[in-house]
Order: sequence, then structure tokens, then C-alpha cells
Amino acid sequence: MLDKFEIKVLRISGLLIVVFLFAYCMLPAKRRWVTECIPYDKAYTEPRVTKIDAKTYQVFAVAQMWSFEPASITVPPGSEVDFYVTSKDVVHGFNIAERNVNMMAVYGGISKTTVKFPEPGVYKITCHEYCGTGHQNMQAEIIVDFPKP
Ligand SMILES: [Cu+2]
Repeated sequence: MLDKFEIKVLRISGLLIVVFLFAYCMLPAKRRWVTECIPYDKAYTEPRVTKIDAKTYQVFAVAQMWSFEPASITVPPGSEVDFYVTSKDVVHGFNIAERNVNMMAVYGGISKTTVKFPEPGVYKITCHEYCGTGHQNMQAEIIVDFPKP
């Protein structure tokens, strides 16, 4: 039998869950910032950057011990970039701290998110899941810069 205090805690917890789910559902889809999981396809495992139009890019990033490919990505300011991330071996992380990106790179899975880069700069991509002895060196960068004439 539950005592009064336990019932109170359960009610408050349930209420918090309901408030959270309600708030989440009320957010517009664009602000939810949840990584999409895409059905696995070998086409995503080839690292590349594809230009869709002047301001839209697709990056197919592959993580492996202990690097990301492509290691350097250059896009112009104001670009919107779709990242498709997978792994060749173990579980890695894909973190762009300045743009609030936090994804997992999992073998056999594709994680997708869309990020805008309004300002010029160098944005570091780091692995934030411990993946072995070379983990601390696992970095890549996104260079947001105006195209050279
Ligand atoms: Cu790592």
C-alpha cells in the first residue's frame, strides 16, 4: 500500500510528464530539434558534400575510428545544411556545440538533422561518445565563408 507522500510524488511526476508532452506537442515542428532516423541505405555510407542550390547543401558524414569524413566542409554564410551521419564501426558522437547539434553515429543507422549557418566562422565537429584510444582526436570542421572569387 502506498502512503500519502508516495501518492503525492506520483501525482506530481505524472503532472510533469503531461505538461512536458503537451509543451512538446505545441512546439512547431521546425523547433523540435529531434534527430530523424532514416532507414539504412548503403548510399549514405559514401562521404560527400552535395550542393542542392546556392544556399542548400547535403553532407553525408561517415564517422570511423578516429576521424570524420569529410574532415572539412565549406559552405557560404546563410546556408542550410542537411547532415546525414553514420558510422563505419563503433558508436560515435556528432556534436556541433555552436549550433546545438547532438547526434549519434551508429553503424547500420542514419541520423539526420538540418542546421542553418547564418554567420561566417569555423564550427568544430567533435565526437562526444567515447569510442576508443583516439577519441580525443576525432574532429572535423565546417568552414562558413564567402566563396573566393
Ligand atoms: Cu569518440
